[in-house]
Amino acid sequence: MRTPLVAANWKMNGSREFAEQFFAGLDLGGATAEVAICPPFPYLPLVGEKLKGLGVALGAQNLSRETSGAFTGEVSAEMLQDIGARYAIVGHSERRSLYGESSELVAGKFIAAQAAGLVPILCVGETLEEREEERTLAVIGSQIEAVIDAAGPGIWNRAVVAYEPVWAIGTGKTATPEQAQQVHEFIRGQLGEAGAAVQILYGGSVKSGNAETLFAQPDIDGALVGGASLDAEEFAQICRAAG
Ligand code: G2H
Repeated sequence: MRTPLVAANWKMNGSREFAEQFFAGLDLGGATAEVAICPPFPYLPLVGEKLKGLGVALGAQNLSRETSGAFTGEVSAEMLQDIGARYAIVGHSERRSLYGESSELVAGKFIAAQAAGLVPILCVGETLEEREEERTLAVIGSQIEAVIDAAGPGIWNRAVVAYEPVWAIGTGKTATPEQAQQVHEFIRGQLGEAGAAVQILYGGSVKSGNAETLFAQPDIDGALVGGASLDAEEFAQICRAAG
């Protein structure tokens, strides 16, 4: 019922040369999942050109909640839409923890993305401390609630959610498929009536070696892939594992 989605989050990696080599080596043959690539801002147009004809969508890693004006260094949702982006990641844990983004700001970015016709990929997840204190579901529930409070309940038919346990990001540790499934099921329940149709991705050290067992879980609809998305072959294998 839900088409799987695999989104690459290149984070602050890459160059024009890297992009050239990546697409020269990318063969998505055999993959039926939806695929998206989120490069750093400067490479969006270049990557957008490369994606033409591949059936792969373009996404941004961040955006401003403002529409335009005196906001030095910011990039608006409309600008992203204007250059052909379909997705925008909002609330990635690196934005929340390293740049102090609050759930309120994340909600503002979510609203701005949807208002411009982009599909926000809302990231939620708990820290190791929160998991050990058995607060995982409470933390994730409040991250989702902040968006519903600001944007209203009828927002999930144009959104993707990514569960990324902070302790599994870039650490090589992955949540077990069962741990991830438990949280994905909980998230789906939080999304109300539209929840059954929402793609809920898993993120955190996903690679070709663990993708299949994660994707076998009923509520895991694909992945947000960081480190492993920088290797075209590895990324393609993850896409094939998704469907
Ligand atoms: C989580 C993920 C991509 P990685 O941040 O969003 O990165 O796959 O490197 O853990």
